[in-house]
Amino acid sequence: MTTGTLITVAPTGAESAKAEVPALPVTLDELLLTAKECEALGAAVVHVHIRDDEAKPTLDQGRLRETVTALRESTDLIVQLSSGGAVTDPEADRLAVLDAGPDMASCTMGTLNFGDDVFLNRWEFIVDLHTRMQERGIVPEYEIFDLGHLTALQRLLGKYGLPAGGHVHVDFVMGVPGGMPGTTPALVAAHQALRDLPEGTTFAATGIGRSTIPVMLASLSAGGHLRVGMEDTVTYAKGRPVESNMQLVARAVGFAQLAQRPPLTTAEARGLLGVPAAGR
Ligand code: KMH
Ligand code: ZN
Repeated sequence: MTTGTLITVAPTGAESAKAEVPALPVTLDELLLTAKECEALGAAVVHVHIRDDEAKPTLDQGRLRETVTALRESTDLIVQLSSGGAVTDPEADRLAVLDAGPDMASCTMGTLNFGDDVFLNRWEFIVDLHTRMQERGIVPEYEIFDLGHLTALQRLLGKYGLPAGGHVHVDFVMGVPGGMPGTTPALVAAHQALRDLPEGTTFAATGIGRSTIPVMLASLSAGGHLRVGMEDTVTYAKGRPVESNMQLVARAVGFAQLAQRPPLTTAEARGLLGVPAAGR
């Protein structure tokens, strides 16, 4: 059954430099303002990477906790911390992200070339992330950068059981140099491969860079959900830098409404994903 559209905003990421992308939210105040405004527009989930005082990516535990608390105090958004971090982050720090107590965390389902770098996700590390999230009641979003990652997810769930909340939700991250392309045929192939996952598995999709619009349209037409934000896209149209995350969320909301699949509220999103109600 097709539902409304879950909109996730990924406002910061770990790859863009503040000096090159001045509109990137990197301080806690910038993140909170962005989160509040994106929630008002229709986002229900915020996928969070944080930065240090030099605007460099960090997984500092104190900052992560402060960020989770502050987002909970000022929004009803589902707080999803990135366990992917930056390609240079050690596994121990990436696992420790869970100690900050988010509602959700990302869990990338395999290793891939990531531009000129390697985004390392060993099987045992994935198992650790999945089982620790089960123990702590943190709902995973499985990040799928390539088709084989869905086969790995099938294996993971078969061996270690369903995630916390009992619902499986994946995010197709398309168009990373080294992963699947951000095209309609690739999205259709990934969508078809979901038949091997538990019934009711939901998916969102995001296209990096210029693949953002084709992926958004393909996902909506296939019954999928949307992730947008400056983590993935810093150019709004040819020659036009993105002005803010709100601009990207507003465009996604417009497309979702045109598809007659309006944005899910945060409460509806919690119901869909199996995330407990907000404590505020
Ligand atoms: N920054 C990438 C290396 C995630 O957030 O879980 C990893 C990433 C995926 O963005
Ligand atoms: Zn991320």
